[in-house]
Amino acid sequence: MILEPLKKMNTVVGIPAYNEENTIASIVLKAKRYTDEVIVVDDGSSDETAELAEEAGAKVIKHGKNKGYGASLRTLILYVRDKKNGPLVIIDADAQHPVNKIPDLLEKILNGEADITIGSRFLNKEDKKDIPMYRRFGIKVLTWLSTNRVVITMPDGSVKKITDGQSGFRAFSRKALEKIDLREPGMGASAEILMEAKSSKLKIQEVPITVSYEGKTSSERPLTHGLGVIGSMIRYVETKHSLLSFGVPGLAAFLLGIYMGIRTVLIYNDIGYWPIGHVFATVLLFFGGMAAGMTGLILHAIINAHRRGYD
Ligand SMILES: Nc1nc2c(ncn2[C@@H]2O[C@H](COP(=O)(O)OP(=O)(O)OP(=O)(O)O)[C@@H](O)[C@H]2O)c(=O)[nH]1
Ligand SMILES: [Mg+2]
Repeated sequence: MILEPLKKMNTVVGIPAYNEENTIASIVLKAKRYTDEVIVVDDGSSDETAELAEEAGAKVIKHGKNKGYGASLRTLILYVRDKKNGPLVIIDADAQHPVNKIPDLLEKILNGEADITIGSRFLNKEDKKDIPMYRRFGIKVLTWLSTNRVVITMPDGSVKKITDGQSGFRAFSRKALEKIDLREPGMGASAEILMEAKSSKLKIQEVPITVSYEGKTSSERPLTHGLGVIGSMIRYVETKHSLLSFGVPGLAAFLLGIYMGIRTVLIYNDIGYWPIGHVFATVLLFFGGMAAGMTGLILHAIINAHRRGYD
């Protein structure tokens, strides 16, 4: 892809960064080969990330305190959406991603094949050989969990599985920027984006990339990172599908409670005293089900009111 047209297309490169003074300037300089608009969200770094990013030619948006990776992506998306710019490429600040693949990520966005492209470490065999074993395993598990029913739709209509649901190297079309509404402040945002894409029917494609793991330790330990992603998925299902996750099991428990209640009365008639286990199960199912059902209804109502802008 030719570079000059990319510059004219209002392409923005966005970099969420937290204490990355060793690498930020070179990422900004390399990104500027593809666009004039490079934005760094400095998330309350205590080092010279912001100063170096600015000196390298980036626009820096500063968070007063550390709000997290997802909160920084939200800041980026809102900023680009507001300016009516885009597409947006996001890339990590720690020099792990190959900046020269930016045109590859943009290509499918610009030709309309995709609304979101993901730089995947798992499309080519050679690309994954440098990823440490335990990380490969972690990424695979999280991808499997977070891409449940989220798929890549090929131009011919066939579908493929997403191979890298955790990659932070992605590009978004203007349409995707309009649709994606991030609520996850932490590392769970990568998974949340995929779930948002699914509910807004955005087209996803992957592009092969090699990621450098040389001398690399995660700033957030892999375990907390993983738990963060799982937590985000639970919260997402809770809020987006409140009726399904609370209401349906609640109603089922409630009905089971009524059935158990009838059985309990019949047994009482038979044996002349209350079967304590049955009584206990009836009360638990009846009231537990009612509470869960009400929670589902209330959550559903609050979320709908929020969507319609009543608050
Ligand atoms: N804005 C913001 N960015 C963060 C935060 N923590 C990490 N980042 C950035 O997010 C990107 C990815 O963070 P990493 O810690 O490298 O996460 P990772 O790439 O999944 O993990 P590794 O495989 O260990 O590199 C980098 O650009 C970091 O600077 C944070 O609290 N806020
Ligand atoms: Mg990294």
